[in-house]
Amino acid sequence: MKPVENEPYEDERTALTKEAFKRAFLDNLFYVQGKFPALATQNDYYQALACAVRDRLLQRWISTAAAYTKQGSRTVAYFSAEFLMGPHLGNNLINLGIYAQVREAIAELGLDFDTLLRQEEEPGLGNGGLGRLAACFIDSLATLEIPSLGYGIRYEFGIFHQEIVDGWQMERTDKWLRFGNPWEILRPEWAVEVRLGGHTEQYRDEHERLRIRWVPGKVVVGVPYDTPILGYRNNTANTLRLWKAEAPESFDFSTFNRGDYGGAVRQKVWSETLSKVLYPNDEQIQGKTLRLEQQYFFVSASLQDMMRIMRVQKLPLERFHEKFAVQLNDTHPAIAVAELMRLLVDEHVLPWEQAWDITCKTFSYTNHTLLPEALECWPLELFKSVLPRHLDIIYEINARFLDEVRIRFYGDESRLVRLSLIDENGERYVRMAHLACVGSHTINGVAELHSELLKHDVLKDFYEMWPHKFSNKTNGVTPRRWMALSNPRLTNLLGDAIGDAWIKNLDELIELEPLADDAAFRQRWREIKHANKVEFAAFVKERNGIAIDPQSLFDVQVKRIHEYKRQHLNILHVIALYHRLRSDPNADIQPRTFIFGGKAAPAYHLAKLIIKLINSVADVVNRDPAVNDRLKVVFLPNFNVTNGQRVYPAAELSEQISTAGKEASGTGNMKFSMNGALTIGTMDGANIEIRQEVGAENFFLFGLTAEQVAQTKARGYRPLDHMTPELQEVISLINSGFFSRGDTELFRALTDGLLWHDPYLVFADFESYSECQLQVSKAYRDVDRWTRMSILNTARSGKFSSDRTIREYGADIWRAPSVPVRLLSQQDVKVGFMQ
Ligand code: NBG
Repeated sequence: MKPVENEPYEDERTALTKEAFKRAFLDNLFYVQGKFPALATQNDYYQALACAVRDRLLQRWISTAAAYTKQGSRTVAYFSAEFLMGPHLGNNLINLGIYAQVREAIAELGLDFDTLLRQEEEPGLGNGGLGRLAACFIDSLATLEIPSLGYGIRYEFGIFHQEIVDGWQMERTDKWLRFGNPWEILRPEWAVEVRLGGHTEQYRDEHERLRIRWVPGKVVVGVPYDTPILGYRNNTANTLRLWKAEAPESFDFSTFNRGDYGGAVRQKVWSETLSKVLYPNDEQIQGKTLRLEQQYFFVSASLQDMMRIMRVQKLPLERFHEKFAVQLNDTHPAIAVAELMRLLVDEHVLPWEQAWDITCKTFSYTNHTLLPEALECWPLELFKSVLPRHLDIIYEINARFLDEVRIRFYGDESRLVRLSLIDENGERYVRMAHLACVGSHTINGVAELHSELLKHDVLKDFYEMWPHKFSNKTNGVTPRRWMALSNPRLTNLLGDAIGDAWIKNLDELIELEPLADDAAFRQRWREIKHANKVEFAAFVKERNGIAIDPQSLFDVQVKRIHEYKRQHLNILHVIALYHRLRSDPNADIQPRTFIFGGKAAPAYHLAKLIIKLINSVADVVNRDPAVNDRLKVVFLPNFNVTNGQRVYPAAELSEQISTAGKEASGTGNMKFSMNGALTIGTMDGANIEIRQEVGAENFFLFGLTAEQVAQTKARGYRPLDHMTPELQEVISLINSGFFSRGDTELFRALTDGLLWHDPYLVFADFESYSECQLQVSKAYRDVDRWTRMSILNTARSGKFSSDRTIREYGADIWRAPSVPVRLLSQQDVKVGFMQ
């Protein structure tokens, strides 16, 4: 039997029926795990289940590869140092459309499906929003059937595991590969060499041409590990290709024979450090050699891999930019601009001008930050020691670029200094954002305000040079993981009410709008939120040992801990409420549970102190009978994708309280809103657009605007001018040692910092925030009003699907048409093979 176009063809091995699945599961338990029920662990069962799913992925992967090869399709290469994927199993089942029947099949085999799901160690190969955005993007690329490759690093240790000990953050190594990873396939045949260090020399080749040879100090091998990325209910499976670093020779026999065993393995050990661990800094650079080596390693391996693909498809390198559109996810992969030039000019002997034309037509750059400390700059000497040839290339790019600037802006010397790829003020640095801007044909920010601030502030000079390069692409998140998978109750209700087309076309949620006025629907909406809260409360009880009341308002702030995100503003307000209750036991306060979660960079002392303060306040407040269960504070350890999936569905209030002008976009804010939480937030990042979509009346706005923040600072901000009696009480309570067993010094760094500097204007916004929180409480007491607002938040969140974002990138930047895939059967493949 031949498959019909676009109709799933049921192979014996990969059929989607329940019975076929059970058979596959048992087969894999025996023949892959080598176990039978009496000996099998839960992990064996998980692996067997994962392999059964993987067979179905591979069928789609092969079909996809066949379609792309046949069509020679234009391909998006998404270069990112981080992919914060989260667990694959559940997501793949959702995208295959077999979640429910697999759950049943597993239950019929007498096993607990949720226990098996929990076995998966999440691949935490990212710090926060930037890495998670990359993960949402590749989900949407596959769903939209756009040929694409995600390129990154297969860190052996991802983001650290956070534990809270005595209120402090402790970091533990993330050993995610400990029990094996069934989702990846090793491709040793496509390994490539990457050079580092050494020096360059000139020579004449056999045609008497003057050329440059790079004599490296060391060489590592990049080995690709491929993970199939499924589209939602289509036949597309794109590839996430992550590079592991290995030694060219893992064991040096000549050294060994001299009796030096340690020396013989040293090269291997050194090589493998390159992909050993993810740098745990979010929004902050650390000028470490290893970090630059990591960046160059994955970028070089990826560009070489793309050139291999061109060879296989018999495409000339002159058409590199026609075959590939490369998106640079922040400046981490910006060295790609110089590396592509090196490959084209040095190795493939293209003329500089032609190579430059190809390069500029290949790359586009997304900026993700407005914080100066996050703009990557490399000390020149360090850069030279790692990438001597690239430094020369960058000088040449710079010289030609500055010539252009000289002509455009006649006599404007200071502009040259500002635009140069090399920062010459004091110690010299290579400015990676400048390299990315010069070598890309488009530059974008990740929310409207952010893109405007880039144009008029951070990248102003580049905007004046090339206004046409700039655009905005507001972030989005995938509704598959962040709604369908993590909020099954809501998904069912939506299914009953409006069908499930929204999963692929989130704008359809607008159909819910009229139901906000339907009392019966509101009742069901509340029941679902309540059930999610009960489930979450049980989780908190298990993890933290704290009993929280599902009737209370669940007020949540989960994200990396950073001063600009202002978790301290939130906890100061909690202390203020506590103080009100203690001062007046009859104070009429809406019962609330404040939930915090997030990791601090291990060397970011103030962020760690904020975690300690939250936990210290929690200890006191949660034990104090005087607040009579009206306040609870929870710090949820180890916030990651898995825990995010638990918390968003249960949240009622989403805290998005960054200093205006600092949060480029935010994406957690979108996950909350689409799951029916209301936002309390500043006019910052995508909050502005969320408010615009859901309506100002369904959003709690407070605080200074970005413009007011700038003016306040320009006038010479003095935090003490904003001191109120209540804020005074709050600070005194902390400094009195009340939350620190009498230690009056513990939190000084934090309180003194606020009193005398307060760089993120916590004091300036405190009153407005407290006032706004009163409005929140008032709204919450009007149950119908709150439910209506909640429904409208979900109904109007269509814009925040990453499918919309990817469509915009596709139309304005990549111009890569979709290529639908027909599912091949084993039979099809075998027939081709025999011919
Ligand atoms: C982060 C921003 C967020 C934004 C994500 C994704 C970095 C450097 N930037 O606001 O802080 O949502 O990127 O764009 O991690």
